[in-house]
Amino acid sequence: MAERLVDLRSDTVTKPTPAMRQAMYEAEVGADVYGEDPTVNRLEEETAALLGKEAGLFVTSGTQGNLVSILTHTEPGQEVVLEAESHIFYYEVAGAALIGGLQLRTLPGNQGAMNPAAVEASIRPTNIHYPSTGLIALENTHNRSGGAIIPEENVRAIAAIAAKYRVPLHLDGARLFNAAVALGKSAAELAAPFDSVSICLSKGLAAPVGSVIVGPRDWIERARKWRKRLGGGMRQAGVIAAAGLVALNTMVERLAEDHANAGRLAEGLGVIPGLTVVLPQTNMVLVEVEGARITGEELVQRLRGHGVLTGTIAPTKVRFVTHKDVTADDIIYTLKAVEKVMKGD
Ligand code: TLP
Repeated sequence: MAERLVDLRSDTVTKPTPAMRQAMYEAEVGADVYGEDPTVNRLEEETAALLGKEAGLFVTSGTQGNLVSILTHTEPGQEVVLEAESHIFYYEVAGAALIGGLQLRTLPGNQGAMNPAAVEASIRPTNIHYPSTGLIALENTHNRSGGAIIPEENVRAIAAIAAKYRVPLHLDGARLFNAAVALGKSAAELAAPFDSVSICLSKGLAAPVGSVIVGPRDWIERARKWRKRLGGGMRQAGVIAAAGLVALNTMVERLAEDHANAGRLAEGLGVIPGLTVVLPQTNMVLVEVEGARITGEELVQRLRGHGVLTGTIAPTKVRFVTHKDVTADDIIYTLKAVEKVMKGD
């Protein structure tokens, strides 16, 4: 038996706080499909206000938030421009293609950021042969780039192109609050260039379930219909929205702690022979084992033997994610475990 269990697979593994459980117990609820759940309504209003948008919609997950947003912005047969390593393209089970009838046009990124000139070149001119460009989507922070923050000037440049060609701009902001805290900016500032934003309550903010999408009021009303069509019309959902409100109101500032832990972890891992580590901007550490005498999967399996849970994102790349259930002591323990594994213990 390992001395302790440190779960660094994802910030989605966080357990709800006692305050969340209490709020869930006490939540005032109603029939949300009728628009009558006061707690859901409050969560939607507060999230929209925090992100500087007119209205919000509580959805079951980040995947559903992105899909509902994409479906609401587009028509079947259109093209969506997005980065090649984006979560929507990589990990959302081709929902946009299957359910939306959309073609996804991926562009290479630099730490998740697409080149604005390439985005402009990808916009389809009118031509009998071409689909029309229905949406541009960005992701901030960028998961597969290790929680990288998309530079604000890059977002502004792409937003200007989107406006020039009248193409809507969506943000997968599953971890937008991580970016906001790391930059010392408000989430509203970072959300301002986008027509719609999806944020997750169930990642670093530690709520058990749920995401919220925000945008213009009429757009949200159309999104509500898509959510219903996808089976996401919930009933007394105030029980889970209550935890989301606690997440939004009490769990944002503490993300700085996760960033500090990720920084300490990266520094420690960086001096272990055989590992290449990029210093993280937020709460994810990507470790490259290429050239070491171990594959990513072997590292993951051996760490598991020490009670440290991680995951690979490529054959030679292991991801460590910090979150509120990982302490500074857990980081020290993890570093010792990695050292042992890399020495062959
Ligand atoms: N990411 C999960 C896995 O799906 C990979 C993780 O462990 O990181 N956008 C981004 C940027 C995400 O990282 C995720 C989840 C989602 C959307 C989807 O959210 P859920 O899991 O709530 O559907």
